[in-house]
Amino acid sequence: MTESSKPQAQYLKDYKAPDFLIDHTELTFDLQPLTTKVSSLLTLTRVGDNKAPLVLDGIDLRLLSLSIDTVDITDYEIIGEQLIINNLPDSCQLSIVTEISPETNTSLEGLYLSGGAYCTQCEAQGFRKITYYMDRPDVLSTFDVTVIADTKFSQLLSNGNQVDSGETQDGRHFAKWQDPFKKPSYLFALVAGDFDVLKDNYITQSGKNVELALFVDKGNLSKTPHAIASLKKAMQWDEARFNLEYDLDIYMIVAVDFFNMGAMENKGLNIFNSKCVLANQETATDKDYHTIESIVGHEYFHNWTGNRVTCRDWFQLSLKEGLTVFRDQEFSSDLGSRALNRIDAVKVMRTHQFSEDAGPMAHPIRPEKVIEMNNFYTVTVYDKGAEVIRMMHTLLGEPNFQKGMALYFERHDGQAVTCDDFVSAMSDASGVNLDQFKRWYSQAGTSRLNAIQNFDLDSNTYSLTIEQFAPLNQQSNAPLHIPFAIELLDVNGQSIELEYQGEKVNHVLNVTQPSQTFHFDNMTAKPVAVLLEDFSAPCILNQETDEHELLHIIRFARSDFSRWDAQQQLFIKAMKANLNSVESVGLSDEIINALRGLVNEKQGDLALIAELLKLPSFDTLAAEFEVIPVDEIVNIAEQFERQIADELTNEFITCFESLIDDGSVNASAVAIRSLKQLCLHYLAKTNDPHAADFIKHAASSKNMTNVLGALSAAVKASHELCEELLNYFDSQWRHDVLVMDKWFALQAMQTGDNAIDNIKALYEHPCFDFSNPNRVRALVGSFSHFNTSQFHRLDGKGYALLGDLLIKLNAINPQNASRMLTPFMSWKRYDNTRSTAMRLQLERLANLDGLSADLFEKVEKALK
Ligand code: B3K
Ligand code: ZN
Repeated sequence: MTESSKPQAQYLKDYKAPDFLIDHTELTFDLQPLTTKVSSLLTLTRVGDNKAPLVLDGIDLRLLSLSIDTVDITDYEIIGEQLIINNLPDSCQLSIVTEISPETNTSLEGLYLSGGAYCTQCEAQGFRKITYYMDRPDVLSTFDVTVIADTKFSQLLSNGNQVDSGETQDGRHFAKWQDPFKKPSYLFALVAGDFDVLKDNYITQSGKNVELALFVDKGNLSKTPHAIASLKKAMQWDEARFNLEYDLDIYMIVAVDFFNMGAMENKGLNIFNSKCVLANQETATDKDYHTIESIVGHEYFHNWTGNRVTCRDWFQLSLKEGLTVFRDQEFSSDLGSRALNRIDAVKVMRTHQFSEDAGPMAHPIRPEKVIEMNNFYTVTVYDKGAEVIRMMHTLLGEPNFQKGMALYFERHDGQAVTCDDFVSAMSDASGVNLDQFKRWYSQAGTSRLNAIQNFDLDSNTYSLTIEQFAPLNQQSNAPLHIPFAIELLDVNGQSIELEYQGEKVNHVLNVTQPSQTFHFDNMTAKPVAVLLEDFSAPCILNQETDEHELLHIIRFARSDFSRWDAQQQLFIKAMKANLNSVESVGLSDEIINALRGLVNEKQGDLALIAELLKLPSFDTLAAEFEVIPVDEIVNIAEQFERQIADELTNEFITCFESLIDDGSVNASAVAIRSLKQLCLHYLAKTNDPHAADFIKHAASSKNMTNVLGALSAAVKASHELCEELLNYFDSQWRHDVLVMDKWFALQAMQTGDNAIDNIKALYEHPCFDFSNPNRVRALVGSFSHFNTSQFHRLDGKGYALLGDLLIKLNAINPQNASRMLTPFMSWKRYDNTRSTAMRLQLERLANLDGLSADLFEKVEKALK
């Protein structure tokens, strides 16, 4: 690639307000698979420099005409992906007619035809694949949209309210939609298809009736009740917790099979990946139910945090995504188990986000330089972004946080704003100074914290020193404002009231300096400290807590999250100790006995117990090392699992048999299934004959959680039943591709020597399709993320499999290719043999003709 043909970067510092406003947009789509005509009429007003040309974005468009009041415009040029029109009057109605080809658009961005339906995806910059436009989030316009299509596409949908429909003279039909709310182009949506519809309604807190409609492929109505129930819960929750009510008369969700991500919050017309909508007990697991509820909630919550108040530019993406993830996490926590939701969120942070932060794609939650915006829908922007909002919530408290939200909407409803605007609203409403806190928006990387504890028996004082170290891979490294939550436990496990010199001390310490010491007096003995309680800041904490103290925390901490965290620390310590010693000693009797106690007693939340009994994932352990000792981690984890399985076989059998699941999806049945599944996971690794019976029984259940639990246990233990069960599953479910994705994912986990050939053979399976992101992720994504021993084979065949796939996907769907590349991004963290083999694949990509901007940006960074 020559220097000038390389994709160019955009910088936050170069932001310039637009020179024109688009007050109104009228679009007419004449839908045809290869020649869709898009007629656009833009009402423009100049706001900037009166000599500035109008610059419109457009990709892969055939320009048919360009005119004002039927007079053709001649003073224009098309340079690369921009249409530049000179000498426009200060206000005018510009008419643009273009032609596009939805059927050949496999990028799943813009307007595309797949699975028998037309649909759009415009965020971040897909609208420019539909028509020439100021495709930037700070240009807000009202939209009138007319959709014309063959009558076999029986439903013609767009944003807002339907205002007209009918037949055309040539035997086709049309529908006209008006969206009264101004919106940027990324929230535009159009769908045309022949769907089954589930209709419902919701009465808002102010008494307004909202029509709800869920569109799914024919025959799928039995899989819709959960999504619609989730939507109603989300609407109700947003009113109760945030005082936010829905604003249009209708809320539509369409489920499609070909979609690059989970879902999209287009105003009034959400488009969802069908896997994030469709569920019934036979086809979906409890985890799927939970994911659906959370994503339906997430997209709904965007109506205020994202749509009513949107982003000034794409560097501000976390303004809407961090905040909306925080809101969906709170939704799930208020409706279900707060501890389990926190555990899930922290797992994402400690594995994916910390690893992104430590690698070549590290960026602040508000990035400063972007080549391909789609590459920045990251765990950093989303999940670390949500942690930053959560820290503000911790510092302000719920009442002040809600005052801040109210002020944010009062100031910015209908506007496109910045992260600074959000923080100002929070700070102004609460009186809490957030100046230093704002560094979280501009500093990348993960800070490390050292906790040094000291107990002085003479003065009965306990002191805690927190040192913060900025990440080494980053340039900006000023100290952060860290809310550091603690709990101090006495010898009986009671929580100690925190005080110093007669004053009560808040359990959230404000750490703002490189090193800071906090004192607590009236301590009669050294307390056991629960530090960074609830993961109150997204940092890596080093602490000298011994096994005895960790066991104390597991028993007594008030935060269930912190109990789980201590259990993880115990496992990690034991694994590291075993890795460092010549002779393997396994898990101590104390740890095994504590685990036995958990299985036997089954006290409290059973789903939490299941989590407490799980070993940390490979990624969690890998994060502990500078150079990842792949084989050692895999071996020690396997050895520990077998030790737990062998020593607690009887307990697992009794536990499994004693738990009766009533087949419902309520929280207690879900918890029972998760603990039973955990028992099965361990039992499959023993030689006990009960294991085969339990597995066979669960595999024939009518409940997908049980079925998948059984198959997953069998596959992970390479159990002799594996092949038979997988074949049976295939024969049962071939008609349902979403269920077959679970099967592809299981196949991807097989660890035999023929694992790679097996995957290649599955490319030929009738359900597999390279152009469907769900299929590709289920098979190859599961392989590269979770089949550690095969993906990281020393002969490099695992890496070559992914490299080959990426070359293929680069041409089909660059966005998906770029996502699938992620495992290669941390190549430098592996031993010589592995890192050399991974680099080879990156170099293959770097030399590829026609490398997409998506892959270019990540490959270039990785190889730097
Ligand atoms: N806003 C969309 C994501 C768009 C991704 C574009 N590559 C879904 C969401 O976060 O709700
Ligand atoms: Zn979102």
